[in-house]
Amino acid sequence: MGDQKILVTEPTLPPLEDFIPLLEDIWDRKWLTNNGHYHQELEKALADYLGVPYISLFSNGTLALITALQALRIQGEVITTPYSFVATTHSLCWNGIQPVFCDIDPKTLNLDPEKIEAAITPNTSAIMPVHVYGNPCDVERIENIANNYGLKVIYDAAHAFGVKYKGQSVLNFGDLSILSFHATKVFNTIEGGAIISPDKKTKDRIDKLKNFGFSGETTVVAPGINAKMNELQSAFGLLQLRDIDNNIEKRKAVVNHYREQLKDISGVSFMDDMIHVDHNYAYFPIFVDKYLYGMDRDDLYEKLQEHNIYGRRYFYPLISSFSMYRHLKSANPDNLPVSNEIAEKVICLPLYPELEKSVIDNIIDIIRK
Ligand code: T4K
Repeated sequence: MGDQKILVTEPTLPPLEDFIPLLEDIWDRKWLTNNGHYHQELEKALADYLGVPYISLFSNGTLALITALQALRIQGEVITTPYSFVATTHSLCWNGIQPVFCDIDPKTLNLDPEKIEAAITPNTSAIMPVHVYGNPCDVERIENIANNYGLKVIYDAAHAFGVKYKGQSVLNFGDLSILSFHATKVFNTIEGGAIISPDKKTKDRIDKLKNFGFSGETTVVAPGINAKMNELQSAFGLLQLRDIDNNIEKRKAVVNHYREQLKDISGVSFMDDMIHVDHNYAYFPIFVDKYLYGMDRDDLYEKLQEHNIYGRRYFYPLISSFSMYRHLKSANPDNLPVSNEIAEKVICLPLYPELEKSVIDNIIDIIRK
């Protein structure tokens, strides 16, 4: 494979020549941020593409999560998954909310609905599940539990851009969903994110919260934050949208090639497509069984690096094992056996639209040996 490093992902970029005229237009308009022309255009285009009622753009997914919790005035305890990127739980902390970790389902790697009810206390106000790797949570059972106990549901859908469940956007479930448009995501605006709202009133509140709480020129209605997306990134996002379907198709081909080649390697497993789901092929995690494979996950991870293949152990360590969370009662590994097991086995292999077949074949060869 030579000296070229193959990373877990490679950001998709629009053709530079297509960006220049948009930059010239922004230079002419002299309007750089604060709900500008391209910001409004991207919100419309995304709501249309995703099939969602209302969308508010953000400067990143983490601020979208923090603001979503503010918008619904969530307090007390929130039930969440330890098997995610650390921003999920951090967003609770930034709101003074106590995270309560609940274990994951061994098949979907999302919050296990069987275990949610046992984690509910009189202080529970919401559930924050994550559609990990873009695979939908059990949205129907989570909705039932939330309705029975009067809880809100905020989906961390950072990985779930464009994912559909039973023909409709998975972002339409729960009270709010957030997206990340970070450079490493299926759809990126360099940095960026969004909140999906079910109605105009909620979107208006969120739009105020991301703009310091301003309602008009002189009135401030809430202690909001600055989480606005600027015009350059919004214009960039419009260009990214042109090629998104094509890029998801290319990702699917990469994933299917991996699956085809890996299926007869003992001790290495992977996730299949789910029924009723249109996937976005955001990540390709494999799981290493050290006894069957004859080598543990970290040894394989290092072996791949020796060949310049830089997969990532998403999500290891678990959020619940970081120093600021491990003192929590719910962070005890006995409470999270599935999460702990999966975190020890996982490697996300390189996956991006332009990943060449010959490179995938080389990666498989290294794993096979
Ligand atoms: N919720 C969930 C479930 C999330 O996964 C995330 C973010 C969030 C919330 C928060 O959303 P944001 O606030 O980020 O919008 C990366 C991303 O930075 C992060 O967005 C993402 N999840 C997480 C899963 O992955 P790191 O710490 O792994 O990033 P880093 O810099 O190590 O890059 C990852 C790989 O991508 C490396 O191999 C390098 C490569 N890369 C990266 C960048 C930035 C490139 O090739 N080009 C680039 O421009 O977190």
